[in-house]
Amino acid sequence: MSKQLVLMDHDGGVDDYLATMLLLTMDHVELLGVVVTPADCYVQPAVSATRKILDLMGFSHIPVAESTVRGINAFPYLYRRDSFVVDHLPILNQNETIKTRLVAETGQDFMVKVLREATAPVTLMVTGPLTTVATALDQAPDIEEKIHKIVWMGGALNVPGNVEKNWEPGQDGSAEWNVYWDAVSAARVWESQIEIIMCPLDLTNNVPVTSDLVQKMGKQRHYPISDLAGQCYALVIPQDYYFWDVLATAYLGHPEFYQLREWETEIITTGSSQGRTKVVSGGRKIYAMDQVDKEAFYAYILQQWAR
Ligand SMILES: [Ca+2]
Repeated sequence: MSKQLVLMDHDGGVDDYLATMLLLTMDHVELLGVVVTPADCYVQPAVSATRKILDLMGFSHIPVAESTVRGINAFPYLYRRDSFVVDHLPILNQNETIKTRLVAETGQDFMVKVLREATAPVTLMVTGPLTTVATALDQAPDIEEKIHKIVWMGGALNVPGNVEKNWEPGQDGSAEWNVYWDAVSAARVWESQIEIIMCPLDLTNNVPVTSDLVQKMGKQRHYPISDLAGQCYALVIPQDYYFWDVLATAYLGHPEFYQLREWETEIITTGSSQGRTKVVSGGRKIYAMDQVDKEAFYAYILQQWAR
């Protein structure tokens, strides 16, 4: 059986490294590369941490690319600085040099190249804003037919967003951060014909990172990947943290854990609701992950990281 071709595009948050680690455990996936979009991170440590994770997991042949796109509304500094912390974790710094290659071209150019050269349509696994994808589509509209689908962590359909009013004055609280960073690019992707399967806050709100689960990662103590995952979650356990990017990515491993639901939506790009994914009759059809077998998901990630 031929493997499922996947290109990952993440944006350097704690959750993004964990999603990358999960993707690397999937035997049926052939990962063609990892693009880092400079959104929920500082991009240099984010690229560095990504390459070190690929080294640690034995995938140093997979190239990493740094996207140079820019967003509209910056992520909070307090979220972004986690990229420095992860890049300094001892388990990622056991070697003098990094083997995994950082390609010379930008992330958006790399995305175009990988899609054009792919022998079959590619699934884009996106756990950050859609800016790199939108830029690649604008640069090379022909790549649209090489994209099998986009699986994306983003949006809030029938629940409040996570762009809080007291952090972002003038906003009405309806936007999810990955859209809010650059709603114009999300709207660009919405204009395409590509199948979109999104993992919105509607679902992730139900799947918290629990203290119990993080401690279970520690108890898998002979496994460096479980240890690294537990360390990453220990960093964020004081805040309300959910399986955002990891829940979206696990869909590629076990789609049967999920129920999808079709919605008609539009992206609001201006005003106090900018970054909202609004349910609108007659809007762009997307699939949203609607339900998940939570216990099966928790068991799956523990099992996958036990290596
Ligand atoms: Ca992310």
